[in-house]
Amino acid sequence: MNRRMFLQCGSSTLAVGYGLSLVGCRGTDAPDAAFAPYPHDPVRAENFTNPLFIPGAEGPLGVLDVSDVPLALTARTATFPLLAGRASPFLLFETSYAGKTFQNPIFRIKRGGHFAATLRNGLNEPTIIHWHGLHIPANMDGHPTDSIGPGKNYPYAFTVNNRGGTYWYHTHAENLTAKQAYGGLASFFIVEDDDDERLTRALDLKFGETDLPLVIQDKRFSAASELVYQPDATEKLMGHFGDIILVNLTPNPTLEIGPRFYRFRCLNGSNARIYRLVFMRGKQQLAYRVIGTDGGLLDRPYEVKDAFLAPGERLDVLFDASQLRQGDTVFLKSLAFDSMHNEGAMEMAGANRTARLGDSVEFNLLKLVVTRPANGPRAVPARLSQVEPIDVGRATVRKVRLELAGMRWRINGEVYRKDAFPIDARRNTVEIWELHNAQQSMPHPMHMHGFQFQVLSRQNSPKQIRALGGYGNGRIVSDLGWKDTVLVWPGETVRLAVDLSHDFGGDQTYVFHCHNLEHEDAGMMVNMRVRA
Ligand SMILES: [Cu+2]
Repeated sequence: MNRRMFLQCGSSTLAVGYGLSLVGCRGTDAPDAAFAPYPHDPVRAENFTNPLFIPGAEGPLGVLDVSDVPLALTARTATFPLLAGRASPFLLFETSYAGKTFQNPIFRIKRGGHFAATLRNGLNEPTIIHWHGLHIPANMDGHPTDSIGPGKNYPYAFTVNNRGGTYWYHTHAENLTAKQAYGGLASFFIVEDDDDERLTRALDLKFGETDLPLVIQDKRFSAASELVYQPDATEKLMGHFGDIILVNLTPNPTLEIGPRFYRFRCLNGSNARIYRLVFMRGKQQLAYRVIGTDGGLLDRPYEVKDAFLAPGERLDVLFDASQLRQGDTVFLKSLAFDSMHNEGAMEMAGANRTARLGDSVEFNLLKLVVTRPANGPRAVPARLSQVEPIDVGRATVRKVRLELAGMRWRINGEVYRKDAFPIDARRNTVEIWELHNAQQSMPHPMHMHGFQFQVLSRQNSPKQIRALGGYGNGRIVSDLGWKDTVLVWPGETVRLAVDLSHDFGGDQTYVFHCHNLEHEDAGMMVNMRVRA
């Protein structure tokens, strides 16, 4: 299916500026003569020749065990060889420890461990770090108003009590999160616990070999192979999309594997793009098991054929390569889907550069080639962990409306104001949040700071989501377990159970926002105060 679409807008269409319309438009498929394959085009399988970057013991994405290791972490401008070894301006977190230097280190810590790091801002603009998914005091969380200016320091020290799982950290600079995260300021924060270790032993997994973090990001490059981030008005409204996909900062990556189980910890680190993950051998879609989501392992493995992954979300999957033979090739892909961007506003802005890779195109993320011998257990544990449901027996209901008005994405009619506290809750209470996305809207991945929540139900979901149901109350596999980010499609109502228990001293002010980073920076965010 060729997605380059033209739009027909009825006379009732309300023109809202930027040369595009947000209501009343219908997309029609039409061939686009301008479309042509381009270097690093992820649709073309033959482009996939670059070895996937594997995290090592130092350097970029180097793995750093951080329990009780006080670090100095500098956010700085640098260059990084992203495309064919050509240096691109890049932003990264850098630290040194035990004679080794790390860029965007993968922090790894045991549950209950203590983390301490001083952020030094070596950029020429404000910044701050958010520890995405961690349950920590608000002054450790990277609230945008805690952003520090160039040359300033911010001390972090907290105990990590989260369940084992794949968390991450990234800039949360006031009004600059999208640009800085796109520029490179993000990496993983891995928490290990007993359940995780049991799985690692059962499947004989090794981090960095058969247990691999995969950060998926879409980027755009200039002719000189330099990262480009210059969102126009349309992209500020819809989100910034790239046409070259990087996995672990590698374009068109390939990985040699053996016929055994692999754990892939997928993180969508893109600004705005949603992926629909499948493993395909030729035209055959291979089943895989989802074993974890944002807040760690699920109760058991869930076999699926495809799953959505929105910006900010993690999907921890087991891929059974023991069903493959030597020489087999499998692609991790993103399947085509309906992006539901106001039923076509995105496409109407077809002149914008994002049109090179739309959501209604199937494209490749990672090529897996079986070249190694078999060397792993064949049986997956039937149980992985315990997920105790939050008791919502006495919960109060909070309604949260997501909508566009006056050309701004809003939460309950508001855009972000640092002096307003639209979500004002009490500590040690349980709430049910009813997130309702307007019909004339686009998907919003909503992220809560400070707390993991549980998804109770999805209602009025679009067909492509209903088709993935089967987990009770309209939920899809990405909704299971503990979550900090949930994708809400146009027209949907998604109900969350939120337990606001904590043992931090005093009022805690976090934020709740859309993880489409352009939306966040444009104010699709509210303060969330949990009173002591
Ligand atoms: Cu949004």
